[in-house]
Amino acid sequence: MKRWIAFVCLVGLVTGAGAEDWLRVRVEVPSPAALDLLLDSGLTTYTCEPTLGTTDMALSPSQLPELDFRGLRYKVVSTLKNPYDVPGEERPQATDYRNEYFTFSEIVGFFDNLVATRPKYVRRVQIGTSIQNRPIYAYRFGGPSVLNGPPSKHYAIVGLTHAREWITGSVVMHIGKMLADSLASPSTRSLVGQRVTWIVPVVNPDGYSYTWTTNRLWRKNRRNNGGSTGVDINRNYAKGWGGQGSSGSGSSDTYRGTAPFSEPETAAVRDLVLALPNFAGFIDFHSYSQLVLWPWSYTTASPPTAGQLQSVAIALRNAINTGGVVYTQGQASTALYIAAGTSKDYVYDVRANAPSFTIELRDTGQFGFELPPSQITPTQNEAWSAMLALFEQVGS
Ligand code: 0X9
Ligand code: ZN
Repeated sequence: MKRWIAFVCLVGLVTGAGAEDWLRVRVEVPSPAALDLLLDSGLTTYTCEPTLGTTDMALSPSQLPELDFRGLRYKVVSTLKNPYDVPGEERPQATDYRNEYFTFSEIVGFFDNLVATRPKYVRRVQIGTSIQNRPIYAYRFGGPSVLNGPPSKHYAIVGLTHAREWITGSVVMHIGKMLADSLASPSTRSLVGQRVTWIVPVVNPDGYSYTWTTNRLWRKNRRNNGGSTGVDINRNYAKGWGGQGSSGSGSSDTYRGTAPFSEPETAAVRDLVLALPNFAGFIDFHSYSQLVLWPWSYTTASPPTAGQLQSVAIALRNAINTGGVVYTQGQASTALYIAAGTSKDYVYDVRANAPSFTIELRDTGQFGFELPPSQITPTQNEAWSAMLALFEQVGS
């Protein structure tokens, strides 16, 4: 491969930077080989779209030579907070889920409190255990009447697959709260109707804890790969596993693992989705990019029900956009990039083409994964609008 001379644009930057500052570095990616070189480097990605063209990375100044060494051209576009400068999980307990990010145990406490206050409508089931022995919980939201009534439609909603995408934990908490409140009040019960919604608030508890204790920008789980750490849970599902947009290298942020469902987190979501009767819809929340994405991810070929997926996605997007912030929709592989082994492809495939989406929440890159707490409430409202639109589209 042609070796470029690194071009560093540090003008006016280094002067203002503190000793602890990290750098947002835009790397030129002219070829698939260069993209592999970059992703397999084990350096931290700082973008939702590691694609040909340019890709942003989060690097300490001391890591810049690693790009030089690989012959990758780049420029520094801004400084970043040192991702190793983390709050720790022992900070004073958060109380306001509308305006503060919650740790793993706070999120569990929040959902357990919904179970305690609305026992008729909310139930908890442990669907798996992480590598570091943390529980993976799913919470069931539905009226008790559904036990005797007509077969209800079942939905699954998951958050915090990617550890650093903190806003996804906030939105699933809000959806849970709104579902519980809606079910418990006769005036709003019709919003939810006979439906049963299962929420897995934290698919990746080990990775999420690690973003609080050690590295704010960690994405994967904490699997010991022998010399590297972590499997990308959203490359570990069976559909298209091993294909384009996933890596066989343990150090990559998109490492697919040794086999489909090699990871307990992925297997837990699979088992839940396979167990639900009358499966009617799936949303996997991610950030960032403000996109409603539908299958396929693993191929640019059209899915069998493309027309239906697109019209549901348009309804979700329209519902979100009434709040004023603009999301767009599209088939994941063409609107974003090809990614093999993702959740929504698997769920769509295995559950008879049930509408399945990845929703990439705010923002479009200004703050990225570190969305300011002031944007938690409006983003939660957007997600709840999308949820209601999905219910409406699928029908009761
Ligand atoms: O790459 C992913 O897993 C998702 N983006 S993220 O930045 N949150 O990691 C997107 C998955 C959706 N599918 C495709 N982009 N093909
Ligand atoms: Zn993600």
